[in-house]
Amino acid sequence: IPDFSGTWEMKSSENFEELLKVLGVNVMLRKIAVKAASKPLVEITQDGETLSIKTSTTVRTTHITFTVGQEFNETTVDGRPCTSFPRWETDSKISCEQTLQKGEGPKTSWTREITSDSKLILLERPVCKRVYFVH
Ligand code: TDA
Repeated sequence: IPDFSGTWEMKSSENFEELLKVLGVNVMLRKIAVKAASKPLVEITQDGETLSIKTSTTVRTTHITFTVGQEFNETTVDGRPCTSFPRWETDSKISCEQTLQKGEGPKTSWTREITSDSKLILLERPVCKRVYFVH
């Protein structure tokens, strides 16, 4: 099992604003969100297959705890409640499908992976990729 634990700092981000656009977030909120999301602090603790991920920004802080293989509730990037199902996609990558609890919207999911050179890669599907290094 890979070790996701640590305090992580974002080093690069691709298409975060595109993602918000796809999700229907208006331009004013997008600008605020892009700025806030450029300096997130990600703190992960892990106990076996149970992960706790706290993501802090100036405008929103989220805290999720889940066990791989078990459904949990979270929110999509644009803040809509969803049911999530995390599973191992590879030895080092968790893939998590999201289903909106209400209404319609683009299909979203995320993956989180630890690379062999100890980076954390977050894909926010359909379009966003973010890379973090240990702080
Ligand atoms: O894990 O690095 C990550 C993602 C951080 C996301 C930060 C979100 C900032 C606020 C988004 C507000 C969306 C507007 C509706």
